[in-house]
Amino acid sequence: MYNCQNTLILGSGLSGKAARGLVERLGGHAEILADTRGVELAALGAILPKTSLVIISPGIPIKCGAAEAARRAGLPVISELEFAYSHCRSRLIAVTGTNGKSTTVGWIAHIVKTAGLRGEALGNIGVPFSQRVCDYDERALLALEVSSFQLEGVRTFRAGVSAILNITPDHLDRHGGLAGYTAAKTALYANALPDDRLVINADDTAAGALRPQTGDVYYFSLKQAVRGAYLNGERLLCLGDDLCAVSELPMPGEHNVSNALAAALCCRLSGIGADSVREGLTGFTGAAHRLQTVAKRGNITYIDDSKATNPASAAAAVKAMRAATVLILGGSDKGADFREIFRAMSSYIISVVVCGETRGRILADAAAEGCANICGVRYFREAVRAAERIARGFGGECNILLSPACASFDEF
Ligand code: UMA
Ligand code: ADP
Repeated sequence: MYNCQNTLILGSGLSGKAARGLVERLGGHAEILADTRGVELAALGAILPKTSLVIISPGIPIKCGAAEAARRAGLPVISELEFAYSHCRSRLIAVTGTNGKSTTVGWIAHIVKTAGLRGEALGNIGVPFSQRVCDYDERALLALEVSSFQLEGVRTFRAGVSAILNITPDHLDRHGGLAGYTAAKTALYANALPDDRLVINADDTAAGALRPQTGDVYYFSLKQAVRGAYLNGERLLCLGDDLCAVSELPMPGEHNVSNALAAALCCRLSGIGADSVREGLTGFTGAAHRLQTVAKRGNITYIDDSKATNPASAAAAVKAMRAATVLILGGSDKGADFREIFRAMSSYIISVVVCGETRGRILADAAAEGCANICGVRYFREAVRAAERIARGFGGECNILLSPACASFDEF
C-alpha cells in the first residue's frame, strides 16, 4: 500500500482525475499538476517536500523532468494503474499488445457477464482502473486493458491471468525504439507468481519469442495446435473443448479469430465454463470504430476502422476485406514504416487515398512496394471526397475503408 496522504498527481486527464478520486476516497489529499511540459521545476521544489507519493498519468513519459525531480527527492513515482492495483481486491485478467486490446478486453468482459459474474472492462479502454477498483470485491473478475505507457510505472502489479496479444512497432517515439517498447510490454508479467497464467500469441514473432521466467504459460494460435487455444480447420478449440466455428464469430477478419481465441483462453483459465465462453464468444456485438460499418449510401459501404492507428492494424483490416475497397490512410506522424500495409494488399483494394502529415512517407512506402493506384491529398475531408469519387466510378458495390494506420490528432 502506498502512503497517499499527500499525493502529487501528474496530468489532469481521465487518469489524473480518477486517481484523485481514489486518493480522496481513501482519505488522502491530492494536488494535480495539469501539465508537466511547461512546468517550472523550481516550483516543484516547494511541493515535493510535502508530498508522500507521485502518481503519473499514462500520457506522460516516466522520465519527464517532474518525475525525475520527484525520484531525486526520494519519492515513489508510480502509474495510475499501479496505484489502483494496490487497492484491488478482485481477480484480474490483464491484456496488453499492440493491436486488439480493446476488442479482446471487451469480449472478455462480455463473456464474464454472460457467465453471471460481476466485472467490466477497465483501463486503457477508456475507464480508468482507479475510478472503479473500489466498487468490486474478491468475487468480481475485471478485464483490464493495459498499455505500454501504463506499464512504465508499475512496481508490484500482477494479474491471475495476463495476455500479450502481439508486439509490432508502435509508440517508438515514446519508448525510444522497439526494445524499449517490448520491455514495457513484458512488465505485464514481471511480478507473476508461479501459479499465474500467462497467455501468449504463438503466431506473433516478437510475442512468441518471449520466455517468461515465472508463471504457467499457455498459447493461442491460428496456425498450430498449442497448449491453450487454437484454430483447427474452421473450429475454435480451447483447452480440449470445441467452442464454435469461425463463421459464428460476430466480427470479420483473421485477426478477430485470434482475438477470440485469446479471450476464450483467458476466460477458461479464469475458471469460466466452456458453455458460457461459447455463448459469450458468439453473442458479442463487437467494438465501435473497429471495422464497423457506419453507413451505406447506394453502392457505397462506409467502414470505420479509425482505431487502426498503426501499420499492423491497418494491414489486418486490408486482409479482412472481401469486396472492392477504397482505403483511406494517413494522419499524424509517429515514425512508422507503412510498407507492411502495401504488402498485405489484395485485388480487393482498388485504390488508396492518403492524407495528413504522413502522406509523403506513405506515398514513398507505397512506391517502394510497387503500389500504383494511390493519390495524396492534404486534409481528411478531401480524402473522403476523393474516395467517394473513386468508389462511384467503380460502378458496383464498393467499400470505403478508413483504416488510417496513424493517430489523427482529432481530425476524424
Ligand atoms: N500531459 C502532461 N505532459 C505530457 C503529456 C500530457 O502533463 O507530456 C498532461 C496533459 O496536460 C493532461 C494529461 O497529461 O492534463 C493527460 O493525461 P493522459 O494523456 O494520460 O490522458 P488520460 O485522459 O488520463 O487518458 C489515459 C490514456 N491516454 C494515454 O495513454 C495517452 C487513455 O488511453 C486511457 O483510455 C485513459 O487514460 C483511461 O485509462 C488512450 C490512448 O491513446 C485511449 N492510449 C494509448 C493507445 O491506446 O495506444 C496508449
Ligand atoms: P487496441 O486497443 O490494441 O488499439 P483495438 O481492439 O482497439 O486494439 O483495435 C485497433 C485496431 O486494430 C482496429 O482497427 C482493429 O480492426 C485492429 N485489430 C484488432 N485486433 C487486431 C489484431 N489482433 N491484430 C491486428 N490488428 C487488430
